[in-house]
Amino acid sequence: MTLEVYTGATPNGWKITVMIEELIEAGIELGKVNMHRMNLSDGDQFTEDFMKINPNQKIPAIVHNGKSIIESCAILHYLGETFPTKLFPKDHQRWEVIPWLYWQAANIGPIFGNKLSYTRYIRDASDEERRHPIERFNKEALRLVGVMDYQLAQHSYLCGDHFTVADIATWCWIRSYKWVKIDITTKPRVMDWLKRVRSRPGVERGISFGVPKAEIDTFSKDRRESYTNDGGNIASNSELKSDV
Ligand SMILES: N[C@@H](CCC(=O)N[C@@H](CS)C(=O)NCC(=O)O)C(=O)O
Repeated sequence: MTLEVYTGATPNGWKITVMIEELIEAGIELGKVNMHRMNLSDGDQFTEDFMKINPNQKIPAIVHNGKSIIESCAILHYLGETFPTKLFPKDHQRWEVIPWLYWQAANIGPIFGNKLSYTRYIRDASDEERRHPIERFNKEALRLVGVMDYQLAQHSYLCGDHFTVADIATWCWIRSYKWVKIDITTKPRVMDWLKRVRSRPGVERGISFGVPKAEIDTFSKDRRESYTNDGGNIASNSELKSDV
């Protein structure tokens, strides 16, 4: 059965391409995978066809066996359960991982995403208006990175000694700390974990989706400008169909 993947070159989007590459790396036969690269600045997320897959008008989404799954962490959970590997443990051990997957979805994603929007993208607010949300999201982001540091003092990965979907979800945001302007460098264990995860071949292939190899870790000036423009357009939400 074909796995249809709707994603793009963004932190939430890369979670899915990393997962697919990690499953392949673990020897899983995924069958046919169709990648649909979504152009967010062209508004691909707002089309009627895509809204049938994801009424929430965001990437990533997948369709597998005729079933749409939305929300990056639910997709990681689904793929983890459907294609069993150590990325998503079985039985009671799953409960070491599932809470941290929720933790990412409820904390790291929204806080880093909001910090990024106020720092780089939102244009229709003055510096003074942006000051308070920037401070608030920065402070909370640093607290969350402190929580990771605490976890990583006990084991090599977020939920234990194995790399799991919780690391995939969290790493795809934390790696963008420079772009988001959150100084995580005071947490050496988090910096080491960043490197440990980055050295995985599946991760390297996953984050190269939509980005030339030379720009995987450091965006060119043009790419930075295009992300800033696209992010600004998306942050204004001008096309959001709020009446759905
Ligand atoms: N909670 C969602 C967040 C998805 C999300 O915000 N995706 C962004 C890209 S990283 C998006 O599609 N933005 C387009 C828009 O807001 O118009 C998830 O984890 O899947």
